[in-house]
Amino acid sequence: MEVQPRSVALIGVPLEEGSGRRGAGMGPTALRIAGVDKALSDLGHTVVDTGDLSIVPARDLPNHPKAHNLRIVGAYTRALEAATYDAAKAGHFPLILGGDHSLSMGSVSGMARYAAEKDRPLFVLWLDAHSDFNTPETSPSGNIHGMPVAFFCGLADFAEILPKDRALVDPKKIFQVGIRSVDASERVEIRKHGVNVFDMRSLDEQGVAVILRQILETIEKANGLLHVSFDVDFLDPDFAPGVGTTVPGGATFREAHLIMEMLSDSGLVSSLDLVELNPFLDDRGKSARIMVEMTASLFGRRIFDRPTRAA
Ligand code: HAR
Ligand code: MN
Ligand code: MN
Ligand code: MN
Repeated sequence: MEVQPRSVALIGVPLEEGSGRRGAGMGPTALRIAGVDKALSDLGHTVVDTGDLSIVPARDLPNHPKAHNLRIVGAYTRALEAATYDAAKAGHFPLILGGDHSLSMGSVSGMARYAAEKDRPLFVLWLDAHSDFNTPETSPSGNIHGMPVAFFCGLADFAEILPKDRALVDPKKIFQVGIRSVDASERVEIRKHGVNVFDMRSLDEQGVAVILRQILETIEKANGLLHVSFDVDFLDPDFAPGVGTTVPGGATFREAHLIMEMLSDSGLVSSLDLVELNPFLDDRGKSARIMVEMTASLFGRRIFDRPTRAA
């Protein structure tokens, strides 16, 4: 199958204040050094690097006791919501170089606005060890990178980071894959709101291909847009150690790679986050290079072509 050439907008988000430790702010630089730009242009895509967002803390937001650094995370959320929406609206594929996972509050909200305008449903594929479905009330840590999913579903109340009448994501249109670390009250909320979770056990029992096919069929039938949010800790820390919150028993290189290839074949992906890369904890750039390799596969790099599913 021919690779469909796309115009890709790289948006750097050097945000680390949503996590409990420093280093993820160097993520965008490491992904650039690992060659994300060249990997995509070698495949025939046009790449526009819009640089790193820079913000000043939002002083209209409170210093929230249960949501650390809300003024910084909130300012990035606003800036990235606009940058993602603008890039999609201008016909680009927004590729967000993170930065910790709190940035998805902005990227997904921006895509939700874009999808609503197009009158198409937005689906989210969340590749992560964690569900990130906490709210300030349920979070055991107060770290906002554990809360973005609840935020873009409209369930986490953080004062007015974004307008209350903004486009939200339907929890039932979220597919979480690779999950293996969920807090007790987070689990209750996930079930209550109908988030689709494929935990590590279901990956082991069914295999990624069966799960992905099922997800992609649902999205295709609904004529949906798909945002993919790829947290480094989805991968097993044995081969991707450059992340602050490692959880053993992650996806293998081959499982993750197959997911990327199936996503590419589907042609359904409209935006992507690469998050939680912490170069300070990495092993000589290894995890950054793996994330770039995964991205290249999602954008069409192949060993050999496969017949299309329709054929
Ligand atoms: N669930 C824990 C918390 O809320 C840990 C969340 C860690 N999140 C990430 N992103 N690393 O997936 O604090
Ligand atoms: Mn920078
Ligand atoms: Mn995450
Ligand atoms: Mn995670």
